[in-house]
This record gives sequence, structure tokens and C-alpha cells, in this order.
Amino acid sequence: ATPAQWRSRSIYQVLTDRFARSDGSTSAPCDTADRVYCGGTYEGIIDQLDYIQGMGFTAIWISPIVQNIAGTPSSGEAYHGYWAQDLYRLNPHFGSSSSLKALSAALHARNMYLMLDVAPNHFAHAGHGATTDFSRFVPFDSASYFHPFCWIRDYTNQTEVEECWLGDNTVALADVNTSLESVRHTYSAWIAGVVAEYEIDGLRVDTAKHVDAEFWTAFLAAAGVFSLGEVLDGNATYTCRYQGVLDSVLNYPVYYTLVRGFSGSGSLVELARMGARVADMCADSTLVGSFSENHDMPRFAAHSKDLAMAKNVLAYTILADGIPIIYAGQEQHFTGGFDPANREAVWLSSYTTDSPLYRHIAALNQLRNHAIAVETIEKTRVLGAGNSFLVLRKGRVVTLLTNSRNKATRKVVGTGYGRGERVVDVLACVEALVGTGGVMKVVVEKGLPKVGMCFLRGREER
Ligand code: ABC
Ligand code: CA
Repeated sequence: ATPAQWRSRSIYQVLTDRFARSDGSTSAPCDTADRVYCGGTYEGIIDQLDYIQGMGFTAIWISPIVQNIAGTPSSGEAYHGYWAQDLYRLNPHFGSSSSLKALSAALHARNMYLMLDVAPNHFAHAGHGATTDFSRFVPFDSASYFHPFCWIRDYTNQTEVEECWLGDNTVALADVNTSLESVRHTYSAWIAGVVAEYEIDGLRVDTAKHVDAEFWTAFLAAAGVFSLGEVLDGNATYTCRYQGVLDSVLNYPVYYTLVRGFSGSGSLVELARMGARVADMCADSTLVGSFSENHDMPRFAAHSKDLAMAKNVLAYTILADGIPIIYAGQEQHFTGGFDPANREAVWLSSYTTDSPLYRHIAALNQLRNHAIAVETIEKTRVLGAGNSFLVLRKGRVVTLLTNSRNKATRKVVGTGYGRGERVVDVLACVEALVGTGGVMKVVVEKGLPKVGMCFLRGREER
């Protein structure tokens, strides 16, 4: 699918190993600290698509699919899928080729998209970089396909970021020499084959900043589908530069200010400014990947257990600029901290659909899906911002966020609504009438976000 087709989507991120098992178990143990496979599969995901779709998601992102190394006693197993060993085999822990095809077909039958995580930057060696046995890698089976070993130490040195190695003394990530013509050719042929065989709709591109831009240009042209790059950097100038090389990037710059803003250590003015900065610096902020949790960062609840703040964060993630990405388990208010604690098995929640955040996400996605169906996607406008509040408008959706539990009445100006129009507070399910000049008085309390949409009857019914 194209960037334009992805713009209106909403993505649910699963770590394949941690979302659902083929046996449908809701009790199979999974101690994240062990860093071993817990048994999640493609078949398991297929069986839980109602749970995902019930929240209004229209796409899922799954872990890398290729065969990985076995792992080591000290570093654990490659349950996350990022430790590639053989490009031409699938990771057997996640299921067979036919079950991956069945997942793709099941998604498409629901008009949902499949986004695949790909990590061509490296292959993994279970040991120190200096001892790498290249002969085990398929198809790049000699040192000549790789950059000479060196650890990345200075992240401000772009050559080092691209050519030295990620990983550590227990698992070295041998850095592929992506400037070689033969490597480019092999990878382009590989991704074209994978996209065709599994009918992949889009790619989440791992370690985008660790690979030269020319490699991506060829690779992504061969893939022919939307690409969302992981550029792990909070600096908008740096990160936005990659939207152009790739179709889009994960919105790390906003991520950091979002989490700070609602977990007691930041101001919402800072969040508003970063949102505007990304809109300014990035080629198209309506395409960036908007997220508040993922498998690399601590869960939001590891910063703040306050459910109301989690609701604000989700409202921003889903309703501000970008394609929303919610990380599996976020709907169950999981609390895991840094990797590996943030990779809890979702089945242990019994996939309950009446948890507060499950319902909250469902309401927000439904609103977004509806708004997108009836009006074109505009960029977010900031109607007001202070240390403790932020008012956003996107088309006919007005969102009032707060990081304070104090009760306050906010006068919202610039809604674009007409006097006497009917506005539905979507989260509280109550109606209000718009005052003169489109002004609305909104009461915020208990730290809860307010989301209103003014329905235009004519367009709504078209
Ligand atoms: C393993 C162990 C963990 C252990 C870790 C150090 O090593 O399992 O217990 O804590 C995979 C696995 C991981 C595994 C790694 C390494 O491989 O999932 O469990 O960790 O073996 C992607 C994926 C990620 C994946 C890989 C590797 C890459 O999302 O899941 O990890 O395929 C860098 C990369 C980024 C990568 C990330 C993990 O590391 O750039 O692509 N993610 C700075 C740098 C970043 C750097 C980051 C973390 O530190 O600029 O480039 O990310 O090391 C902001 C700044 C940022 C700064 C952050 C920390 O602060 O603006 O620039 O990021 O303010
Ligand atoms: Ca590299």
C-alpha cells in the first residue's frame, strides 16, 4: 500500500512472540527477565484479530520474520526477531510460511494491513564482535560482506553510526556493508520476494539511521510499499531528514516530550512546540509514526501509574498528527520498564475487552476512523497551550488535554464550530452546544482529557 493509503490507518504493534499463542493460553508463563521465547505465533495472532479490531485498529506491525541465532545463556534468545542469521528461512518459533500467509490473508479479509519489521543493517553473532563466524550467515557468508568490526561509541559521528556495529560483548550485530552493489542487489531481490509472497502492505524499517541513504533508496523501491523508519533520536532536525529517504519516520522527537509532559517532569508547552517543530521540519507530519510506548522504551505506566494521564497520552497519540501506533499491552495498562521488562506477554491479561484503556483506545480510534471517513486529514492546530493544558484542533475534532488534576474551566476559542451547533464529547458521551463565535467553555476535572467532535449532519450522512 502507498503512503496515502497508510495515512488514515491506525497500527497495533505486536511482538510476535509475546502477543498470542497457538494454543490460546492465557496462563502460559512468560518471565520477561529470562529473555527467552514465550510461545507467541502467527496462528495465535489470527485467533485474536477480533480483540485487535475491537479497538478500531486497521493495521498490525509484527516482528522480523527471518531465522535468528539460537542465543546464549547470558544474553537470552532471539524472541524479538532482531538477531538475523539466515535471510532465506523463517523463524520457526513464530510459525510456518503458510501460517504467515494465513495471517496476511486474515488481515486482508478484514480490510486490515500487515506491516513487517525488517532489519537489514546487521546479522547476529553469539559472542564478541572480534570472534564473529561469518560462515554461518546466509547469504552473506564471509567477512567481505561486512564493515570491519568496531563498536559504535560516538553517536554524533554519522560514519561511525553507519559503519560500526551495534550490540555488545555477548551478541555482536555484524554490520552489513550496505554500500556494496552485490549486497544491495541481494537485499532488493529479497524484499521484493517477501513483499510479494506474504502480501506485505508496509515496512517498519529497523535502525534506519545506521544504513546509508542510497541503500534505502534501492531497497524501498524494490519493496514498493510504504516505509516507516526507526530513527531513534529526539532531535527533530536529525530525525525528519530521514523522511524523504524513507516515506516516514517514527516520531521520536515528540515521543520524549509527550512522555515528559504527562508524567510530571515536563510542560505541555514543550510538547506543543515539538509538535509544531516536527510539522515544520518533517516533509509530512500527517505520515509520521505517532507512539507513546514500544518494545525499546519503558511503558508509560513505568513513568506514571496515573490512569488519567495514560488517557491523555493516548488521546494525543491517536488524535494529533501522524499514524497512531499503540504497542500491545498498552491497552491493559502494562507497567514494564526498560527492555526486557517492557515485553510482557499480552495473553496474561486474558485479552479482556473491558479494561479502561481498551475502551478508551476503541473510542479514540473510532472517532479518528470516522473523522477520516468524512473529512480530509488536516495538520493539527494548537488552539492553546500552557504548562498544564493543551488544546488541539484537527478538522472538526477538538481535543483538550491536561496534566493537572485540578478542576478548571477552559474557554476554547477557534474551534471552527458555528454557534448553536451540536458537539459531542466523545469520551463522556454527552452533548454540548457551541456558543457565539465558536467559543466553548469546557470543564476539565480529575485530570481527564476531553475530546469533542462537531458532527456536520450533511457530510456525516453522505
Ligand atoms: C539487548 C538486550 C537488552 C539490553 C540491550 C542493551 O541489549 O536484550 O536487555 O538492554 C534488539 C533487541 C534488544 C537487544 C538489541 C541488541 O537487539 O530487541 O532486546 O538489546 O542486541 C532497534 C530495535 C530494537 C532492536 C534493534 C537491533 C534495533 O527497535 O528492538 O534491539 O536490531 C539504538 C539504535 C536503535 C535500536 C536501539 C535498541 O539502539 O539506534 O535502532 N532499536 C541513543 C542513540 C540511539 C540508540 C539509543 C539506545 O541511544 O542515539 O541510536 O538506539 O542505545 C534521546 C536521544 C537519543 C538517544 C536516547 C537514549 O535519548 O535523542 O539519540 O538514543 O534523548
Ligand atoms: Ca550499518
